[in-house]
Amino acid sequence: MLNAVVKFVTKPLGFAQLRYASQGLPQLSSEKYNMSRKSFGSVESSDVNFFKSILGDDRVLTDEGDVQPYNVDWLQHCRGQSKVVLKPKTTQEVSKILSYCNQKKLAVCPQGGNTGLVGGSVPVFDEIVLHLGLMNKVLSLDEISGVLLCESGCILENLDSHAREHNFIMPLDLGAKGSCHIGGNVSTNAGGLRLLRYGNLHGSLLGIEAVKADGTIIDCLGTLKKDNTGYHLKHLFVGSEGTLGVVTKVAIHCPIMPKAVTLGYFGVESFENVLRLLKAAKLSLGEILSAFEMADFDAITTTTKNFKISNPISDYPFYVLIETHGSHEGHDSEKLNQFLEEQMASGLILDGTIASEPAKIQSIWGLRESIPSAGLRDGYVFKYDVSLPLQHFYRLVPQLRAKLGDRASVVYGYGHVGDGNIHINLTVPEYTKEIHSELEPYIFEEVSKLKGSISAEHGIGFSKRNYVQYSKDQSALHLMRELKQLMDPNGILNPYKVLPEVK
Ligand code: FAD
Ligand code: 2HG
Ligand code: ZN
Repeated sequence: MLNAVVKFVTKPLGFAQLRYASQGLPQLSSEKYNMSRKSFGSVESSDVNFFKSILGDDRVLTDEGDVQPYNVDWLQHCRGQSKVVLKPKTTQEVSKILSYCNQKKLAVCPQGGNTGLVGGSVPVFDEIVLHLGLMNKVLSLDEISGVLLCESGCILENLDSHAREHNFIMPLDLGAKGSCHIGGNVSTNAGGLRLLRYGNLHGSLLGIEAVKADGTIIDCLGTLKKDNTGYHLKHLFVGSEGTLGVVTKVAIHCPIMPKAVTLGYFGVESFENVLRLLKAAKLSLGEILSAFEMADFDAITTTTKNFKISNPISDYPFYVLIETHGSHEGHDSEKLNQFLEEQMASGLILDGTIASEPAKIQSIWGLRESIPSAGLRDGYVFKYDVSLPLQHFYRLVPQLRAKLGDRASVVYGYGHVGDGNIHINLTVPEYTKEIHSELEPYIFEEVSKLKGSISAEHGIGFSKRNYVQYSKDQSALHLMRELKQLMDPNGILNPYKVLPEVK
């Protein structure tokens, strides 16, 4: 039976409310994780004066209240102790700041929209926050090739709106789109909801301008689809999370805006059937398939309960969201409807709803995109973002439920099953070191045994840096250290992040 939609959300819920919740500030990262400060310089008033001479008084924040939000991450797991936030408007300003900081051995934490989920975007000690939000100009959009050239502080959603005015879309989309920056996306190699269709940023990013730790501006801002002239240096900055340079401009290839978008939201009996449905969707929908997401019962129920919204269909063990992007509404919705009919007959789909009106589509996506914030209403959420071979995709969820028992308020799994990337969220009433040490390195060991990756799309940042060896061979880690040494010999760029601590 096809159910009618009861009540929908149109935007991910809980995004702004959660950011600076009134429950008080999180514990300092240095105390929570027992960290030692590296021997960097400390910011003095002469340094502040220098920064003001470049940026003016307004773009150098030193007031404690003004600086505080830049010290706390979105999840409220990490809190730094920075005393200065700098807000450059041009690449030249970034270059002057870094050149000065490098000479004085002042550590710097580049920050975009501060939506990162691995503590990479906030300082650990008193690193200077280099906030890129004022570098937010769109420089050009080629009407024929779809190449967008812009500064790194542009908000993803704004870029997407701009692209849409010219019949293009951004090649990536994520729940944090209203806050995250394209520079942050590139620096984390963000994946998101449509990677299945449009690929990852290594493919869409055509060019980059970045500033090295010593202030050198690296101009790799090409706009060509094909360019095999030597090393592909731009890729060094994709996913390096602000440890190798500060991204200041990007050239991105934007796909054509689909003329027809259709979305199906289905109830499914078992995870095995989710996988069967994935295979069937690939076969039946072929070139128009643009997203294939799953969420388990607890993920959806926690979201509907905590945000007081209704699930458009009844209760099922698993939910699947299938989207198509195509060029002919009649053809695409016919294909999806036929798929639904066939799969209801086969028993893989137990119930479902299909939408092609923008409001209804946004509402269903709103429910999906609100899942990451939902658990935060119930306590402290441990988040794991792992890639696993599809046959093992859901395996850790029941395993972790059994391990934590009633010490966890809820454990759920959801994510980008089409890309083999599951998000496991475990909510506990409050953070304890005991539970933390039961989860880590246990989860990473399990992922490694199953030949997965301990970070599929969120990065390594601060929280996962001591576990990167579960997914990287020593030879690769050694090369990472050599690259870091080459590009940032004083280690001023985002210290305590990505590379494991040297004991
Ligand atoms: P920040 O959080 O500010 O920074 C992230 C890292 O990049 C830090 O290490 C920082 O130092 C570095 N950095 C930022 N800007 C620059 C720059 N210009 N130059 C150099 N380094 C820089 N991620 C996904 O991959 N897929 C998802 O589907 C997804 N969904 C999300 C949903 C929600 C609700 C939330 C809160 C987060 C989600 N994320 C997702 C995580 C996050 O949004 C992404 O990692 C995003 O790319 C971070 O962008 P940002 O601008 O907020 O970067
Ligand atoms: C998503 O896919 C994000 O919604 C966030 O990557 C995942 O918060 C999470 O666990
Ligand atoms: Zn995700």
